[in-house]
Amino acid sequence: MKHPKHKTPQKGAVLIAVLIFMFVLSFIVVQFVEEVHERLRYRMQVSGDEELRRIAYDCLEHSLAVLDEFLLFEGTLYSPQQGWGNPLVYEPLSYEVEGLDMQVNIIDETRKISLSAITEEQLVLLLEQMGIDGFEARRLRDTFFDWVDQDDIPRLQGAESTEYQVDATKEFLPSNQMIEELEELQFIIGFDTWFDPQSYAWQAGYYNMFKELVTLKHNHPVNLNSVNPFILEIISELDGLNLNDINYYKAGRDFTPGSGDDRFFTDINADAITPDLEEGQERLSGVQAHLLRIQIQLDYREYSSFYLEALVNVGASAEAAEPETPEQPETPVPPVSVPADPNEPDDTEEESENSADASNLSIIEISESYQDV
Ligand SMILES: [Ca+2]
Ligand SMILES: [Ca+2]
Repeated sequence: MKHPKHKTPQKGAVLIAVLIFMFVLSFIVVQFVEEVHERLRYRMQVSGDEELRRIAYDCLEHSLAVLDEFLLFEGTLYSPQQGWGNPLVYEPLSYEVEGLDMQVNIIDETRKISLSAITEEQLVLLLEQMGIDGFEARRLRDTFFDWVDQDDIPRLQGAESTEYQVDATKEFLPSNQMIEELEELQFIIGFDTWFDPQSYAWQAGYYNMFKELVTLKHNHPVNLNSVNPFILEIISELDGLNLNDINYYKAGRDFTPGSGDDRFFTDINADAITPDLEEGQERLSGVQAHLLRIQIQLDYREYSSFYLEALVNVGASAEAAEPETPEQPETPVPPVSVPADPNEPDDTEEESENSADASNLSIIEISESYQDV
């Protein structure tokens, strides 16, 4: 009859363990129910994913309306500083959804240099500004322009079909038209080493740098109002502009960039941006936004995200004059989608620059992605 003495504490310990277990279990159950409730509430509230997508397209339409308003009242899109860079801040949507975070940004794609409109001279200067030596830069110029020109006659350091055929590592011949994607550069002799992911040069970031500097999406001058400091420096060098004058002007009267009195250029002939060019050399810089990227990010709490992006042409920028082919006039002209021949002086750009008749917006690309967490 000694055992009962020890029985009570054992019972108590088991009871405490059970209570702790019950407490933990109930805590987990409460958390689970709350989570399910939240998710259900979301499905009920915004009818799920399709609703998120619908709101994203609402934001797109809203953004286009804001841009239209600026075009209507100001005639020209010069800089996001006009107020159109963040359309929801300028004019919020007419409704709100609890727990839904909406971010809309409009980025000027003409902040990048048009590779399809660049001249041979400008390409050499650009590559040199990237840190590639002059000899290599001229070789890259020759192989690039041989790849895109319509003839089969190699330049001094260039390469046409024969040079590619004798090289067993080459899978493709020159397309003899402007490249369609920047990735195509890796097939071009010279670029295949500088822009090859396996090479030292690639590791030094040349390809990534090039991708940041140039675009194939437009055929316009670079907008001095939206370029980043790195591209501004390069453009100043290429166009013979005075970087200090530009920065002083942009910083406003207090000479401090980023403050409320910052300015942007509205006149291509403004003193601060008068180019110093060799005879016959074209300027690369402008003051207008011709192509915009609208980025829309919607996040519903931590449950669901939707991303929508659209490339929008501003004004008559889709006009892209049908290029003439000075080197081999008998060959057919390239498809309409091919931008103007880089060698071809294009004074229509200069004329359209500063014109106030840009009044239409057209979506040329759209993509969306949905993420359910
Ligand atoms: Ca050629
Ligand atoms: Ca060619």
